[in-house]
Amino acid sequence: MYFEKIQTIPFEGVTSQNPFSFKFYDANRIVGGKPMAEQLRFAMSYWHTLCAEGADMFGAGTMDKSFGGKTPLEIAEHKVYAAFEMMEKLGIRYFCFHDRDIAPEGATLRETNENLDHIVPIIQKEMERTGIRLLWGTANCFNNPRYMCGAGTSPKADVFAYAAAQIKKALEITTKLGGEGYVFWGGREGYDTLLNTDMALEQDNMAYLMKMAVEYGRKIGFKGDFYIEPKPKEPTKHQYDFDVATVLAFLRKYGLDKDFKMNIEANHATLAGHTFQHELRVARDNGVFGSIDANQGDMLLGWDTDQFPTNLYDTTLCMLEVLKAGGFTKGGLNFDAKARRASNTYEDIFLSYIAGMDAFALGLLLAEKIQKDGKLDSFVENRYASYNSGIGAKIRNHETSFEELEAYTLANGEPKAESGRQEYLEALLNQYIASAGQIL
Ligand code: XLS
Ligand code: NI
Ligand code: NI
Repeated sequence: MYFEKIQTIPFEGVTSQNPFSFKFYDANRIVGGKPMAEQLRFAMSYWHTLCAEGADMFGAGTMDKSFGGKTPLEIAEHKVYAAFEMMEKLGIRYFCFHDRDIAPEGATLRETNENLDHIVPIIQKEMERTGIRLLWGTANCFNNPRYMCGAGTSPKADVFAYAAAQIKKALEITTKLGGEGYVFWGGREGYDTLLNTDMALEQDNMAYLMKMAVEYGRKIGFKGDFYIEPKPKEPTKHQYDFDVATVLAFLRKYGLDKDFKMNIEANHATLAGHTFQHELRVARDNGVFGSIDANQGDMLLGWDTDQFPTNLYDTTLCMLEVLKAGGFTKGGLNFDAKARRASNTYEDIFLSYIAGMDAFALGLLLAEKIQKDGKLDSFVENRYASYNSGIGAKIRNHETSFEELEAYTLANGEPKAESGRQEYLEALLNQYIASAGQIL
């Protein structure tokens, strides 16, 4: 046991004074026809939870995450048991990892793969013991200095080859562990200056790497979804997978749009100058909504702070998009989030997950209420009602022409400007949030 002081976190409801309890997340409560646990499909991020020790550009870590291990491999073993104890206590049924989170990198690729082969069966046993599953795996192709100029978009062919070898292994272990997804996040896939960059070749190469990944994955029996996780900047100045729309254009150019869906991260959306809801909507409208990295940024800070999500407006509007997309299939809500550097105890990690899970549980309840109530939907429907008949229906069905539209306008004169009622709708959203008590 690594967290003796902490018991399994119970659901106690909104009046509970116990910080180590859920106020809103009631795993078995039916919402939108499914238990909350199935609607939300929470996942633990291995990297933030088991690995990140709070180091930043200005100072060392503030937490020790060796869990009593001495050698790197021993520490990796302890992390597995600590991870599963934590997930069990929090009632989290999925996790996500990078290859390098679960096992240390050795002196050679062969040695690194041996380290993975040592750890993966331990994870597999814990998965069997607990029933906890792998939401998605990925390869960390951004940390090692060899990837300083990119992995799939490196100017060096040897680096591209190394990345391919690493992704091959990551796909094998993800498949072995029954992963429901595999993520590409282009950590270093971008550039800092065009003065030294052949952007066209870099993108061609990246697409080829992804194509090979899909082909190899399917060949070895990987049945999960492939995702790309957009992010506009950091660590490079300009990342190729800027936002959902940019990634879509890339996928379509290379004929990969049937093979990939999006893994949308809230903090990356805001870095791109979008709302979280915008990115989810673009994905939904284009049939590529897949999974979510649940976190939030700080609007006053221009980087990826990966904070635990507590903003109710965001979680509500997010879950509204998820419900409208028909819910998750293979994706879920992965907390790509870490406790702040100064929240440096294990208790803080539990409290952070409780805060995030509760914020999404309440967001889900509110989203269901908003959807059932139908006021927002009918407002939008009415706003576009002129497309349901007459000339509007002809436009909607692509059955008109410039000649006809000119004749129509000459006959009908100036269109009537109608209010968008933004402030009324924002107040309505407040009203829903304020009436949350009625659904708890
Ligand atoms: C970093 C990304 C990363 C991905 C997985 O900004 O969010 O954590 O989710 O590589
Ligand atoms: Ni992420
Ligand atoms: Ni991020």
